[in-house]
Amino acid sequence: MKLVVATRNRDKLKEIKTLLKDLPVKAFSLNSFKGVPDIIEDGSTLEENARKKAAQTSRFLKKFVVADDSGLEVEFLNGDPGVYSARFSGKGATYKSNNEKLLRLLKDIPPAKRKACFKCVIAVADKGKVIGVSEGKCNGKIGFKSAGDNGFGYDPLFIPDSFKKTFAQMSQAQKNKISHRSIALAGAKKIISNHLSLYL
Ligand code: ITT
Repeated sequence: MKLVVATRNRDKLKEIKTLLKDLPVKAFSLNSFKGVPDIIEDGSTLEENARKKAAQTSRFLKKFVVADDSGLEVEFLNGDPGVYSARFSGKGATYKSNNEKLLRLLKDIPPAKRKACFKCVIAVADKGKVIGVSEGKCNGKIGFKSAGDNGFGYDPLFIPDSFKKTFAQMSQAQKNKISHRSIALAGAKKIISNHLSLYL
């Protein structure tokens, strides 16, 4: 069974493919298809955006699809960047410019006030309709400087609870054991497996 991962983010795709390895599906990214229109992520929640990406991609490609919408919520910033995580520092935002902005906004803020939570919502769609949604969270705090070269996005700044290192200082396998994405995908895998059984 073919499964399309509706993302243009190669880093997310890599993690999702690894986490889906034990399912009897072959995962393809949007890069394997021509002409898939860009989806405007104008939802006010991660779930709205994940549902929209999954449903529209499935409708357009007529395929079985998963979509991930994720973001970092920082307590001191009242939940920002949240749904705006990818474009936090404005037009042309990069991982680096987003991280620099976050460090700037948290300059001189003490450790106790640097709490943050990574969230991931995975929506699963077939025949243009969402058939299930799963969410994962990972609590932690924002460090005082960028540390580590692994992972992507805000990983060099995010120190998960019970650890003294950032996601970017962990191996992919270690991050995958505790991450928001792995928790969301564990739920999504149940939705996918149940759905696949309909085709057997
Ligand atoms: P698609 O919409 O094409 O999937 P995107 O990068 O725009 O790609 P999102 O809208 O979900 O995806 O934005 C999520 C952003 O949050 C992402 O660009 C990263 O900056 C950040 N992010 C999400 N998961 C992360 C993780 O596991 N580690 C670090 N940063 C993460």
